[in-house]
Amino acid sequence: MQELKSHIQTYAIECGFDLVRITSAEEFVEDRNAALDRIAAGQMDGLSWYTESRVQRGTEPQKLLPGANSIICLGLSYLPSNYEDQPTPHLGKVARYARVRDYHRTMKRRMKAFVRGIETKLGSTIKARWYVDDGPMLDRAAAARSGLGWFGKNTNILTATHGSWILLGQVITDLQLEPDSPLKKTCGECVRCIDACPTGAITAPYVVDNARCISYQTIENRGAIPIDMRPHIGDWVFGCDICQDVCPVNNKASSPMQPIQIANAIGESGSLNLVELLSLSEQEFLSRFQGTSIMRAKRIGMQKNACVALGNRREESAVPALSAALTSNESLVRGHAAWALGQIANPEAIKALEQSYEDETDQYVRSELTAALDIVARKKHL
Ligand code: B12
Ligand code: SF4
Ligand code: SF4
Repeated sequence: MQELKSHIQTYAIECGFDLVRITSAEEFVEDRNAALDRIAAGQMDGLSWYTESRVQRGTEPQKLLPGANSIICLGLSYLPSNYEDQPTPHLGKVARYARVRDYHRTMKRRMKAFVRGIETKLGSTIKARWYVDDGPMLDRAAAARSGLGWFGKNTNILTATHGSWILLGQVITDLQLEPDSPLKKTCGECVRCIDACPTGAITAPYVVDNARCISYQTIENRGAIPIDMRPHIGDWVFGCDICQDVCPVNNKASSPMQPIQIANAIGESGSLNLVELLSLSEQEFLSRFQGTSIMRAKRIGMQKNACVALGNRREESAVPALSAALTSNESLVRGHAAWALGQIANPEAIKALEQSYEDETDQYVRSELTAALDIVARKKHL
């Protein structure tokens, strides 16, 4: 058993993972209760697929793989070699994990090769199922119990070698492997992430309120971004790294051994030209972002986000593009463009808002236009 475990540990690294630990296939009782509490408190609101039954299934490995004995927890760093973010004037920011090509595909490909390699070594097939992010398992709960890392107060798994810049996956298997122990590390007195979160999404240590998180608003929210949240989103257009950027554990994080390829459409600095983003047709969007995590937000989502970021930047040079967005076929894009023009509020922006108010028939967009024109009126009286 020990020989097989050492082989697995070495082989996981060869297959392109940076971290590997093992936990048992026992139920995740405490994590299940924490997740169910989170749902009951409304802190997972907005994620309609994140249901109680999903949590139940995901915390009982036996339900996912009858006969499961062990869970091999894997971590892959996505820290770019150029760790320092460059200042990005006139551009919107993409969170680090999304600057590489879609990690689900890369990790699943590596996991498949990993499992096949174990079978070759054993000379027989094994029962195995593997998950990366999109499965029902609580990826962080498995990682914490295996000692791959420990829970930070921002709810991310922190690791001693790669900080929190790691993506998590698991192979559930019938192999009997000796489990590793959880780590004894904690955040101690530190609360930097809680203080730095611009939206107050970390409502208590180890608790993130989904709907207040910029990551949710810029990636998952299919409706309008709440108006009160928009100013706090700054220039993030996909995800948010603030609670990780401030984390001292990330100061000495190592880069990956076998990095996931950088997505050319985004680049290592994670800067997207917002005006260009606004003008993309569906076809242009697909051909540019296919194979990247950006696809998750869809074109409409990214154009909404681009409006919010441009509004926050008060970028007058973007007024023609935002005015053109007032004629988009998508009401959500028109609505967010109206908000952005209200933030900029120069004569050209006001003219576009007034014109649109005369022509617009959609009730939601009219409410955004009214709110934007109210802001303009208030600014005039200051
Ligand atoms: C839903 C989801 C989101 C939602 C909700 C976030 C959230 N906090 O749950 C949104 C869209 C906001 C999101 C954002 C992000 N996500 Co996300 N997300 C998920 C997903 C699909 C499920 C997470 C989940 O089950 N949440 C439910 C809650 C209950 O779980 P939890 O927050 O981890 O809470 C645990 C702790 O609070 C702990 N706990 C409770 N009390 C206490 C007390 C103590 C003392 C301790 C120690 C622990 C503890 O118990 C809870 C259950 O285990 C996972 C993939 C997966 N299948 O697991 C990825 C995942 C968590 N996300 C990931 C990433 C990378 C991100 C972002 C960094 C992306 C970005 N840059 O924008 C942000 C980080 C935001 C943040 N601070 O959490 C990674 C995290 C990797 C890591 N190192 O931890 C995951 C694991 C995907 C992956 N496979 O790599 N995400
Ligand atoms: S990802 Fe951003 S918004 Fe979400 S908890 Fe962290 S700092 Fe707050
Ligand atoms: S910033 Fe501090 S409190 Fe937050 S996760 Fe990092 S060490 Fe923990």
